[in-house]
Amino acid sequence: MVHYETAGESHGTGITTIISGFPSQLPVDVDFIQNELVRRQKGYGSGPRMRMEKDTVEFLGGVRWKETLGSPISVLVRNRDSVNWKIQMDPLGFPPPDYHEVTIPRPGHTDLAGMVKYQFTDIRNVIERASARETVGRCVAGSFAKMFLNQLGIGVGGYVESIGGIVADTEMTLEEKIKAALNSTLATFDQQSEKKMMKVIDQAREKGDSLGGTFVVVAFGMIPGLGDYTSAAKRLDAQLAAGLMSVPSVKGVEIGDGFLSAQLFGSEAHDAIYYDQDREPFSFFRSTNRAGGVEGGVSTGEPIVVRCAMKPIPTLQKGLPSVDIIEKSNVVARYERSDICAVPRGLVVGEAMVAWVLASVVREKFGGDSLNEVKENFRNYLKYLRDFSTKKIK
Ligand code: EPS
Repeated sequence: MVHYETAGESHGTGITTIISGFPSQLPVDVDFIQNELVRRQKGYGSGPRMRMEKDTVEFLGGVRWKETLGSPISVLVRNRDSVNWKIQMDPLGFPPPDYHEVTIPRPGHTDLAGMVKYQFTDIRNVIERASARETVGRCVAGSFAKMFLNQLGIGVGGYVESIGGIVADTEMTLEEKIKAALNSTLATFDQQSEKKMMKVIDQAREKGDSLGGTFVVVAFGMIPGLGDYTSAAKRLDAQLAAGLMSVPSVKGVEIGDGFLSAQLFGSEAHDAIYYDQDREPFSFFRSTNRAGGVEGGVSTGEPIVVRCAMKPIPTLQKGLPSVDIIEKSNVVARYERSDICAVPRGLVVGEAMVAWVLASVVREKFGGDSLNEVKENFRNYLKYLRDFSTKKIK
């Protein structure tokens, strides 16, 4: 029902995002969207490009007087750096006589597989679109998803849990971790670990190396019944995993205690069901949330908790062995300006993807063309949950 697509190259004019399937009358909070884009640009370990870009949204369609129209929404974020790439990235020009094709693929990037696939001899054609610059569009789409979910009381946030093997592990609730992360330069919750993480990023920089890590995304205000166990593609956990695995550098996704639960007895791995009539609108609850808010592909009503592993940035100042694809000679991979560690930035993109998937399953379940209609359908469902919780069902 909802769909987004991004278009644009890293050093071209900009990244356009087209979003469809949202209802009319959704208030568009431009400051909120801008703030999401600022969050995506920050983080200790970001490269020089992020100091150059000042990502700013331009609305080209689908929004009037700060409300959605129900029509496809089109948003452009310009690349400031494009002024330095006018000739190299000209959509209609010719390669200049002194132009050198990029012919040495970087291990870990999609350079080699991408050029084979599209029959390019110039890796620049691959780099430009494979670049994580594209994730600015994901955050635009995710901002609309977050604004929509907020209307129904569903909030999405997150925190960085580890960088380069340094794990933040202070005892805190999920809410406290997310709040603390908002004031951290590495989007993490524990100041002691943050200092160690910054140190290890400095070490990576000095060594001409890079680092990955893990982040956790959480959705609060959940209701039971989103997603579907009846078909593979509709399973909520499958959709979350697909959305998050589509984020550049993400190599692993875990829902709840995923990998840990594989080591436990069933009695230790699942969430017992309890009843408390004072809980509204759904009186059935769990005292643990090992399932991460999803059982059998359907939301349980507990918070969604998803952990992602990001590999280290593949562009290394001290490049790994590679091969020049023209000469077939052994060489060292080229260095292109890059981040040292992009995990705090990946978190913001991960939040965007989780919000997008949740907005999608909410649209599937509650339909409606206007926000009022969505809200009315949503209220009816809350009433049903209350009835389900209180009525004796034979
Ligand atoms: C990236 C390399 C760097 C990053 C870029 C992703 O850009 P450049 O090649 O211009 O130095 O800054 O990320 C962004 C531009 C962004 O907005 O996130 C890469 O090779 O993937």
